[in-house]
Amino acid sequence: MKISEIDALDERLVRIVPSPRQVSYQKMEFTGFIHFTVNTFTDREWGDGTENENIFNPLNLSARQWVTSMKAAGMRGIILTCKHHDGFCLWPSKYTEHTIAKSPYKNGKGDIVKELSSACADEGMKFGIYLSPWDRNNELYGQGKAYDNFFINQLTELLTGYGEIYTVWLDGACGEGPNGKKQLYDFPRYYETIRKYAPNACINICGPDIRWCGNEAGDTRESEWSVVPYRTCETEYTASISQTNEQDTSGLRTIKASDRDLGSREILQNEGNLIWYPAEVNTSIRPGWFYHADEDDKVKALSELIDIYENSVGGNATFLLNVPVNKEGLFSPKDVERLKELGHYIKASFSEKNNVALDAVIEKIDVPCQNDCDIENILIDDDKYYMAPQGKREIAFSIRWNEQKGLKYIVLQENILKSQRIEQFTIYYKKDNEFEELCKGTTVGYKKIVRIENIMTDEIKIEINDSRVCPTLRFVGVYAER
Ligand code: FUL
Repeated sequence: MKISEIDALDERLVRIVPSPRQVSYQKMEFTGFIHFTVNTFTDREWGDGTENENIFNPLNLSARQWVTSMKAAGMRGIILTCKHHDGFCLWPSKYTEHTIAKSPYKNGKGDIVKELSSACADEGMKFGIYLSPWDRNNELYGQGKAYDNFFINQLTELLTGYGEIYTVWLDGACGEGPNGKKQLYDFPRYYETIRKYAPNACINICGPDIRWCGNEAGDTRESEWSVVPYRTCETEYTASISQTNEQDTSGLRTIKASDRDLGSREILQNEGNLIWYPAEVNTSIRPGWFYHADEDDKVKALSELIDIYENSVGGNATFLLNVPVNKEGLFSPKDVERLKELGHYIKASFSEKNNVALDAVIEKIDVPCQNDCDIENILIDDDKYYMAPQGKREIAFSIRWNEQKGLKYIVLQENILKSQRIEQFTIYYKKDNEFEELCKGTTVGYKKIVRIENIMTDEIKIEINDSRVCPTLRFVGVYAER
């Protein structure tokens, strides 16, 4: 690309910014997923919708235990599978018989959506819903509008009966119903209902607000961009309408959620409409989404969870970690323990107390600023930020102490209200009076966590080597080895 082309492209890219609901969501960083349904009692991952409601009988259920365990991990919201593909509802829905009301749980008087949403409210945790569009129990499934009406009715029950809902997680899985038919979901109508009753809620995955990262294993991208082709938010939708015989005649390259590059200049230069569509990494603490006794010894190791946390929350994405409820209605002891360990690790590593940048000085090497967006702003974790003048794509500054420090992490954050701009950065540390390269990176976005074990130094230098138009930095933290 010629310089003038890059200039014009960059101007276009930085005009794409998040909505307030996306900003609130991104700031939650780390949230919990809870999978629980008849599958928990049949030892399956996907129920087929023929399960007898009688089998659903958790005897020691405590939604409070789920919430306090997830809170201990540092999560800020919880999404519950109110209904999974089997169609069994964890609340007494008026629109189907296949619910908790026909189960022995609390003699048919139970409502687990209520129990969890109330426990969340008590503990200061946000509450979100997963409602599977694919319903393998309902006979209306595959009948077009009749099924959509049913789905909207259930959505409305959940959006109006359980307090504030921060997200609706719409799954992409779509198969045949009990009648052998597939349903063509009326997503625009679902979105309208969600916006009407929960205007602040994000619509994830098969929705326009939060993008699926493209895998369920906790894998992350090296360069995660939040500005991507508009078509990306239509991919799941397109996948779901692919059962009709419509051909894609646009002549454009197909985009998949798992593509390694969704937002580089090279990718975006040929795209028309663009969208702010940040990624979410979702995975389970165990191999399955639902509880299986034979996975009790397969709870992910603390080190693996820390890696995923660093690469998701610290890789410009949110992290949605699933913990299954067991037959008793509880998180199992190992899962509870792991959540606690993870929370301790995160809190201790990234606490203000551990941020040694707070006792450092900034040396301005090449950091001219726009208006009063001075570089000093980045040490304090508030709304003030640094911004370079228009067209100044590269900057450099150092952070210096008057004694040697043992460092473990460097955290960089852009001000995403001004879009995502940083393309490339390099960090150096001082060794024997010379700056030596510590690492190179690409995107920063909402947050970049750089792990740099075992470094002793009294100065680090941060260079932004390329940005779209000009970089912003909202925060830089440097965390000590503990
Ligand atoms: C998938 C579903 O099919 C899985 O069962 C699980 O709910 C996962 C989060 O999404 O599409």
